[in-house]
Amino acid sequence: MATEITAGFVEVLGREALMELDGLNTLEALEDWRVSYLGRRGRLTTILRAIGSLPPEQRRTVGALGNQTKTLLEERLAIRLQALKESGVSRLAMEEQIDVTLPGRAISAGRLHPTTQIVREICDAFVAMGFQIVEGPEVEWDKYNFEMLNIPRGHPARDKFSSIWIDYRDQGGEYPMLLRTHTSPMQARVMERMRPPVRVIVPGKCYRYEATDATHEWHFYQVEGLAVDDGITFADLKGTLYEFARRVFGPERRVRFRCDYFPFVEPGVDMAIDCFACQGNGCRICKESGWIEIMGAGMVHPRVLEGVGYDSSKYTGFAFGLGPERIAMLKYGIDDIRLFYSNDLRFLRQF
Ligand code: FA5
Repeated sequence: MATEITAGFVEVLGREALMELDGLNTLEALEDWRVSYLGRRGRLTTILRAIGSLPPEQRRTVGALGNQTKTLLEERLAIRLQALKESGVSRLAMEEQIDVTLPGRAISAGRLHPTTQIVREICDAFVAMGFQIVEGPEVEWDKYNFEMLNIPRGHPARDKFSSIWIDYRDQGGEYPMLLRTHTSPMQARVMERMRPPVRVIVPGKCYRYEATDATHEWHFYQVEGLAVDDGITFADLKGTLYEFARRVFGPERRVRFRCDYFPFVEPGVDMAIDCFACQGNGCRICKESGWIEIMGAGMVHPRVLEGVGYDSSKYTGFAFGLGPERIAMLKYGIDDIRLFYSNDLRFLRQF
C-alpha cells in the first residue's frame, strides 16, 4: 500500500472527496461521507497512517499534502454542516426531495349555510334599529308554546301548528312538552325576565308535523321580534317592519299590511312586500298578485301582557314572526325550500 501512495494519489482522493461532498444534502449522508474519508478506517486516515513507512523525501511531500487535504476536508465538511442547518429547509424536505418552491395546495374553505347567512342579515337589520338578540329552547313546554300565547287547550288555533310532542306524560296524563312550533314562546319567556322597555329578536329552529313541499319543511327557522314599552303603537310596528324590508330587499320596496289572525296579537296582520322581480306587476314569483307575504305580526294581546305580570293599561307592544328560508328563497330566487337541508353541495356552494 505504502508504495502506491504518491502526492498525485492524495490529490485525486481529495478532489473526489470534495466533489462527492458537494452532492450531499442530508445530515446522515454527510456523516457517512466523514466516516468514509476521515473516520478511523477512512480512506484519508489510512493514507496518513501509512506515511511513516514511506521513503523520507516522499514522506515529507505526501505527509504535508495529506495533512493539508485532511484540514481542507474537515473545513468543507464543517461549512456544509452549518449551511444545511441554517438553510431553513427541513430535513424531511431534503430527504424526500420535496420541491419547496411549488405553490401550496389550496385548503378548501368552508362557508356559512345560506340559512345562517340570511338569519344574520335579518338580525343585523334589527340590531341596527336597537333590538337585542336572544335565543331560547327548542324543546318547549306547552305552557309557553301555546297557553301563555292565549292558545288554551282545545283552542282551534292549535291545529294550525301541527305539533311534534315529546313522549312524556305529566301526572295528569297530558303531554306537556313539544318541539316548539314557532319562536313566539320566547315572547313570554323574555317578558317574564325583563321589565319594559323590551326590544328583542329571537332567531331559532322550529318544528312542525307537516307534509313537506316546495314551501314547507318539517323543520325550519323563524325570527321573532318583540317590542314592548309605554306608548308603542301600530305606527311603530309599521315603521320598523318597513325599514326592515327596505334594508333586506332594497330601498324601493313598498309594504302592505292586511288583517290576519293570531291569538296572541290584536290586531293581527300579515305583511307583504311588492314583488321585486316584477315591481308589483304580477309574475310567477308573486303568483301574479304583485305582492309577496313575508311575515305575521301584530300588537301584543293584552292577555299575553297580563300573563307575564305587565300592566296592559300602561304597556303596549308589537310582535312579528318571519321565516328566513322563505326570505332567502325570495331574495335569491330559490324555488324549493327542501334544497336548504338536503346537503347537496352543488346548491350550498352557490352562497
Ligand atoms: C307564526 O308562527 C307566528 N308565531 C308568527 C307571529 C309572531 C305572528 C308574532 C304574530 C306575532 P306562521 O305559522 O304564519 O306564524 O309562521 C310564520 C312564518 O314561518 C311563515 O311566514 C313562514 O315564513 C314560516 N313558516 C311557517 N311554517 C313553515 C314551514 N312548514 N316551512 C317553512 N317555513 C315556515
